Amino acid sequence: MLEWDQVNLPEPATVQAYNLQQVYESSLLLGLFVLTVVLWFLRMAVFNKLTCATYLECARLELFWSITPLFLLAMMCSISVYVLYVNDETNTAPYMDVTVVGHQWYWSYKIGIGSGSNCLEWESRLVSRSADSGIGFMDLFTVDQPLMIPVGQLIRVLVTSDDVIHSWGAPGLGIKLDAIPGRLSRGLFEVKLPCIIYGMCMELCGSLHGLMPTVIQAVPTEVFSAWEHGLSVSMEEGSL
Ligand SMILES: [Cu+2]
Repeated sequence: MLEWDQVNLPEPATVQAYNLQQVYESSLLLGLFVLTVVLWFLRMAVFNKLTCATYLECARLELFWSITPLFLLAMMCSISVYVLYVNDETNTAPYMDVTVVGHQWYWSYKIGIGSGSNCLEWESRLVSRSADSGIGFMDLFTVDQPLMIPVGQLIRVLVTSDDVIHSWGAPGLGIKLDAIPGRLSRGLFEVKLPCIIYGMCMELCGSLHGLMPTVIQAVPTEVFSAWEHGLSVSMEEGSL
């Protein structure tokens, strides 16, 4: 069902999505300010029955309406350029690299396990509704194995494709990266709280394009480390 909070952007799950929301909201506020000023002067022009002498060739007023938009544009520009920079650059090394590969029509993920060269690769495929599905089952947003990531850590994703162009990301993540065959797209994000983030392929990639959701499960770092440790032990024992 549609709710009023869906009019706005979804609640940001990552620092980067939060920054983007700040850009959106500050631009919206500046836009509202401009609208108010313009409507105020429009009202004066329409309802004023006398011609005001000071509005004809008033150098101070002309200076005001030239400088103010310039100032507002500089404000908008500085906020967005700053966010573009901090969302994409970092001085700290990412905690983890995830390689995301798009396929017709599912995603596969690859992460390094432990300190060695062991890698875990898995496919994340859609699960359809069945007779056993619970009451809260989310159609088109349920996958067999989501992408597991730790909370509060910087994650770097490297996105590419195996066949046609797909696009990986989620509105809550604040990123959308094109998966292009033969190329790597790079993105950074840091999830703030444990949650499940839902997204979808965002580039029309064929007949089952609507059936390849991107589901990201963010868990506390301890839970993630325990999961990763369990995997590395079973890899060493050769059972995986
Ligand atoms: Cu697609």
